[in-house]
Amino acid sequence: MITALMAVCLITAQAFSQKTYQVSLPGSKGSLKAVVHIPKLKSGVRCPFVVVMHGFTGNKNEKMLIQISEGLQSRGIGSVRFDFNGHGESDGQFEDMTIGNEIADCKAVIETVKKIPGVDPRRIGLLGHSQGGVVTGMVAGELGDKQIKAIVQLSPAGNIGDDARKGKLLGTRFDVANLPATHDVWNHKVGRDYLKYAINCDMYGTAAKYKGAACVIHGSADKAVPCEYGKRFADGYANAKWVLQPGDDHGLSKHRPQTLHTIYSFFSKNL
Ligand code: FER
Repeated sequence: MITALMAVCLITAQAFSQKTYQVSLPGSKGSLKAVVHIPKLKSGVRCPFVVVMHGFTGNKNEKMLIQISEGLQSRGIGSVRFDFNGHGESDGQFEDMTIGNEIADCKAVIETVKKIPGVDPRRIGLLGHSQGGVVTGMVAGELGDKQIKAIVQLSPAGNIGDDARKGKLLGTRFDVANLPATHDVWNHKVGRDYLKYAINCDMYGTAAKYKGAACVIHGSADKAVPCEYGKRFADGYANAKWVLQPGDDHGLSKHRPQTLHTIYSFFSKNL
């Protein structure tokens, strides 16, 4: 009896405390390493939940992504930060990574997190930086607003498609008519499938199908992705908030408190 009572107390206590823990989740190329943030919850109450995605060559432990997850957590919103296939601690080779298989990773993560106790599967949001911002927009467009309630794109790299079609990626060049087996970008080798997907995918057309709440944040001094590419995503959505941050860079480091505030208030309102 006493043991049973203690167990009840323990379960109740757990239901109230916030927790952060590492997990492996199934993805497109094996397992994805992730960190889950669950806010303090009242017994029987479920939280809205955001899937947080890094950019090209990035990882789940970038300072801004940790700040975002922790800030959401303290405001009653859960999240998961994960490494895409071929990045960080996740399975897969960088050379095999494509925007297409990152989209598959994201969809697999959404399915898994919906089953976490305490997560409200009807209130799922997405947030992605740069290439992860492209994945965010495309997954939202493909799944629709019944499944994805709100999205935030940070410096979304819409130029990857335009650049790749011209045989350019981040200041490097390749032959579009004769795609190389691998191509060096930022000291990483992307494979031919990466280039093919980038050339052929309709990121703006796919994202524009999304009818839910969208917020796009971009710095006017972003050198990796000119802010016009972020504006173009915002212009395509039926329901978008466009935030241009004067003088800010690709990593949105110049106006960080403002960036975080915009993200928290957007998800608090729309999720
Ligand atoms: C490119 C433009 C932007 C590119 C990548 C990016 C691979 C994205 C950068 C990021 O995710 O931070 O041409 O080529």
